[in-house]
Amino acid sequence: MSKVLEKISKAVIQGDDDEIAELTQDALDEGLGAKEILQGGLMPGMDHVGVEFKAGRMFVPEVLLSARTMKGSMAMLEPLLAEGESIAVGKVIMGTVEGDLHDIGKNLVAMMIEGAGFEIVDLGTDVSPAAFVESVKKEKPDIVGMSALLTTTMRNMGRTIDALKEAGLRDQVKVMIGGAPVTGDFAEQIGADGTASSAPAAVDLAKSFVDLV
Ligand code: B12
Repeated sequence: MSKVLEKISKAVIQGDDDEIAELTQDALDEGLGAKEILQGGLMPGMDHVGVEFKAGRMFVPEVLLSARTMKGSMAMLEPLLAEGESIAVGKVIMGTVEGDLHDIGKNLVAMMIEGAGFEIVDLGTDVSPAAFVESVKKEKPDIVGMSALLTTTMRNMGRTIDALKEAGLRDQVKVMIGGAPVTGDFAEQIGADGTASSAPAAVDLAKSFVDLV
């Protein structure tokens, strides 16, 4: 790995969002492309963060700092791309389902998935099946992520999948679901493609959907 990519990786791991702009500029000055910087510096750093978080050696505030550092670099790289080109490894729309206002877990998952190089469209909370369908039509994501924390709103995940089917869009996206009451059995029952109970596991699941692992 080139020295500057190594430094970028380290800045992501340390959540050093002061230094990341300068390092990204150094890498560009050395002639490295946006994709090289993403794949050779930012993503290896974020992968390391995921491993450390899973092992209990890093905690949520540090992970959020790392994600913010990564975002800072990506904001500099995006405008350099040709029109229509993207450095994102995939696009994910995320929302908490209808009737449900819990968003702490969803936001955490969204930030970590974004930190892993995905583009995130966050629909917020209390998102109706129709709003998910509209967003899939407009954004053409690879993945739809739904969160629910209430046993009463969990069924709206199934209703959203049914609405995607009715709109003829179900085969165009992978659907992942999560939230404290969600189980693997439930995911299977409603026809989701998978579930994960933590943010790093959600990152692994999203990556598996776009053939990154
Ligand atoms: C904070 C909180 C609130 C806050 C929410 C603030 C916010 N902005 O989110 C407020 C005060 C608003 C609230 C309101 C209510 N709450 Co509340 N709330 C909680 C609490 C204490 C913590 C939830 C949380 O944030 N956890 C931390 C995050 C990080 O964990 P997480 O959400 O599970 O997310 C992780 C995973 O599940 C997963 N994940 C999450 N989403 C996704 C999505 C995908 C795609 C994937 C792959 C993974 C994934 O990854 C995340 C990261 O690790 C829980 C109790 C608990 N311990 O869970 C009750 C709890 C969920 N609430 C409960 C209830 C009953 C309510 C109310 C109905 C209370 C009332 N009578 O008004 C209202 C409902 C409001 C509504 N319409 O939604 C009950 C639900 C009971 C049930 N079985 O249905 C709980 C379990 C409390 C209890 N023991 O009774 N609540």
